[in-house]
Amino acid sequence: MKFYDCTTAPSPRRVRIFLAEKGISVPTVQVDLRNNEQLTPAFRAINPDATVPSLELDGGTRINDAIGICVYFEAIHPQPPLLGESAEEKALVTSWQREVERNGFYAVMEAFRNWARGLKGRALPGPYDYEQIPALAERGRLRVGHFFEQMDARLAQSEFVAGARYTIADITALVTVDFAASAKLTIPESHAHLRRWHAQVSARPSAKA
Ligand SMILES: N[C@@H](CCC(=O)N[C@@H](CS)C(=O)NCC(=O)O)C(=O)O
Repeated sequence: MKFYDCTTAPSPRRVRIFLAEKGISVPTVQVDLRNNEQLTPAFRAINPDATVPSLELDGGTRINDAIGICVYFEAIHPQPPLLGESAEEKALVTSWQREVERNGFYAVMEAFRNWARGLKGRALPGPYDYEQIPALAERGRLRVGHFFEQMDARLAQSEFVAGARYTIADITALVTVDFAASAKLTIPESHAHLRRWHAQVSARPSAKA
């Protein structure tokens, strides 16, 4: 098995935290995104989408999606369950995970990638080049503010994002909040519930992954 990673990138961090929670370690290859190694013919042969993470299984199958990789590890290593156990919990975890991704992760990506100087001409990850659109950076910042509000309201009612226990929805939300901070978007002081949750999940050893 081989895990293609980049320690500075948020998407593979979702998998690293997931693996750390399960106590799994996988041989890892670093892909240098700063120098566009993901766009080289050698890496595109591994993942034509030119993104990390990617997981290569011993039989040669490649899984080129963070959540797809987590689904695989949950199936072969079910404890502790991070995708939910009962039918109801699985449905709620999936719903919250997707909501955090849609309203949070993609909003930060919109804000960050349309603003960062080093990403000129690379406003979206993947094999095609897209120019930055400053108005999208502005819209992304507004959306991140709304995401913080929504999460604060949710975490006023619930210990973790999807319910009473830590799941992949918390992992996506943690990576999103930390990614937002790298674009200078920090949780407002007034959002006490979101701040309480962030301190709690950041204190878990897996958050260092
Ligand atoms: N399908 C992927 C997309 C992952 C993705 O967007 N990865 C980013 C790093 S966070 C990437 O590889 N970017 C390469 C680039 O910016 O060219 C997933 O969610 O796993």
